[in-house]
Amino acid sequence: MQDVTTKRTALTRAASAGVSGLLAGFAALAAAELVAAAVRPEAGPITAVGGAAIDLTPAPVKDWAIRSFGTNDKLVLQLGIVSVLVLFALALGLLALRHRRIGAAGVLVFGVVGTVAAVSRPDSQSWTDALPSLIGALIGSAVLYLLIGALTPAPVDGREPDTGRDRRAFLIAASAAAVASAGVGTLGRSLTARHGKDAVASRTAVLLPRPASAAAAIPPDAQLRVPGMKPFTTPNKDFYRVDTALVVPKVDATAWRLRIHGKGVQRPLTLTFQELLNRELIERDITLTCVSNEVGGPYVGNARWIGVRLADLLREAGVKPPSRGGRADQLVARSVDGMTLGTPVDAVMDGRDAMLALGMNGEPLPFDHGFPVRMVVPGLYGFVSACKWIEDIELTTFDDYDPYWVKRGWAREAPIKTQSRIDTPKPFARPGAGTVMIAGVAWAQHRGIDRVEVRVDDGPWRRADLAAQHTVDTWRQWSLPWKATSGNHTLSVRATDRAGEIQTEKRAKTVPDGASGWHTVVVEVE
Ligand SMILES: Nc1nc2c(c(=O)[nH]1)N[C@H]1C(S)=C(S)[C@@H](COP(=O)(O)O)O[C@H]1N2
Ligand SMILES: [Mo]
Repeated sequence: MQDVTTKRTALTRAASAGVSGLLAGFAALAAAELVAAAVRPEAGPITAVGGAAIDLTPAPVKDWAIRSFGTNDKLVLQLGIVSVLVLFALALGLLALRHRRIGAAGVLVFGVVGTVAAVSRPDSQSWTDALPSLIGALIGSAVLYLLIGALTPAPVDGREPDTGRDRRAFLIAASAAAVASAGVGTLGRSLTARHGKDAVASRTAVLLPRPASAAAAIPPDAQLRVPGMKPFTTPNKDFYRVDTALVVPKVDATAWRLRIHGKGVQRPLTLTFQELLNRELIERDITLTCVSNEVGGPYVGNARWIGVRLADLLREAGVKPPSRGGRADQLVARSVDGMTLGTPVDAVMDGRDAMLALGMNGEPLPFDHGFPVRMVVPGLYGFVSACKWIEDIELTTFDDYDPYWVKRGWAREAPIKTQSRIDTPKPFARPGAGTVMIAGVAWAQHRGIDRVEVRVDDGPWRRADLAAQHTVDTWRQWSLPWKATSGNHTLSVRATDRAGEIQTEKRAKTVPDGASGWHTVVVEVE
C-alpha cells in the first residue's frame, strides 16, 4: 500500500517537474517576446537563433530545404526549433527535480545561446539585442526554481507526505505562471504588431507615379491559350519568394534612406523614398530566377517593375564602370536585415534595365518582395542582383569583398543559364491517345529565346511553336501539338538562346551557379 502511494507520488512529481520545465520555457519566451517588442522584434530568441541557424546551415542543406519545403522552409525551421526547446524544457524540469539549482542554471545556458545569436546577427547594431534572451532566461530560470520549490520535498521514510496540500500549492503556482506568461506573451505580440503599423501605413500611402518610360505593351500572343500554362505575368501573390528572413522586414518608407558610397564614388548619395519616387521612372517586364531553381522547378516568375535606373544614380555619384577605368567592379547591396548581394558594376552600367524597383505589377512592392525598394537586374540570378529591403549600396571590388552567398560556396558571378520547362502535360499525366499539347516556358534573360525543341522518347528533336518574345529580359512560352500513341513516353525540351547557344544537356546541381540539363516529363498515354 505504502509502496503504491510512493510510486504514484514519484510519477506525479516527475510529471509536475516536466510541466515546470515547459512553463519555465514558456515564461522565458513570453518575457523575451515582450522585451524584444521594446528593443527590436528581430532580436527575439526564436528569430535570432533561427536566423543564425539559417546562416550556419551548409549551402547544400539550405538548398535542399528551399527545394523540399519551398517558401515553407522557415516554418519548418521554426517548428524544429520549438520541438528542440520542448524536449530540453522537459529534460531541465526533470533535472531540476533532483538538482534544483542546476536545472534552473540550465535555463540560463539557453539564454546565453539566444544572446550570442542575437548580438551576432548581421542586422544587430546594439548590445541591447542581448536583452530579450537574457531577461527571458532569468525569468524562465526563476520560474523553474520556484515551481520545483512548490513541489513536495521527497517523502522521508516513515512520514506520510501531505500530498493534497502540496499538490494544491503547485497547481496554484503553475497556473499563475501560465496565466502570467500568456499575458506577457500576448502583450509582446501586440506591441510587435503595432511596430509594423507605420510600415503598413507608409506602404498604403504610396502612389506610384506614371513612369517616364513605360513598358512596351505585352503582345497578346505572348500568352498561349493552352490549359495548364502559367500566366505570362506572374501575379504578386503567386510570385516565388526566396530569402533568409525569418521575419519579413517591415520598413517604414518615410524613415527609409538609401546610401550609395564606396570606392570611386565621388559624390556619395543619400536618398529618401520620396526622392526616388520623384525621379524619372522606368517601367519594364523582367523575369526573375533563383539560382536554387532545379531543372523544371518553380522559382522563376515574371513581373512588371517600376523603378529608377540604377546606372543613372551611379553616374550621378560619379561612378565609372570598370571597363572604362572605374576602380570598383563589384556593387554590394545591403538590406535592412543584413543580407549582402554582389553584382558586377559592368552589368549594372552596360545599358540593360538594372533598376531600384519601387513597384511590382502596378502596386508598391509587397513586403515579401522587398518594400520599399529592391534591386532588379535583368539576366542575373537573384542572389547576385535582386536585393530586397535594400538600404545601402557600396562600390567595392570582387577581390576585396565576398557577399553572403559567396562566403557560403556560391559563385561570385552568376548570369542566368538558358533553361526551358514543360508545364503541360504534368509528370505521370495520363492523357488519352490522340493530339496532346506539349507546352511550357523557356528563359535566357537578357539574351532572349530563339528556338525551343521537343523530343519524344529517342525520336528527332522537333521545333516547338514559339509565342511572341516580349523582350529579351522576359521568358517565352512555347507549344507543340503531339500525336500521342498509347504507352509510356518521355518528353524532353531544350532551348536555344539568341546568341545561338543550345541549352546544355549536362546535368549540374544548383550550387554554385545554377542547375543545368534538360527537363523531361514521363507520361502514360492511355
Ligand atoms: N534582403 C534579401 N534580399 C534577397 C534575398 C535575401 O535572402 N535577402 N534573396 C535573394 C534571392 S536568392 C532571390 S532568388 C530573390 C528572390 O526574390 P523574390 O523573393 O521577390 O522572388 O531575392 C534576392 N534578394
Ligand atoms: Mo535565389
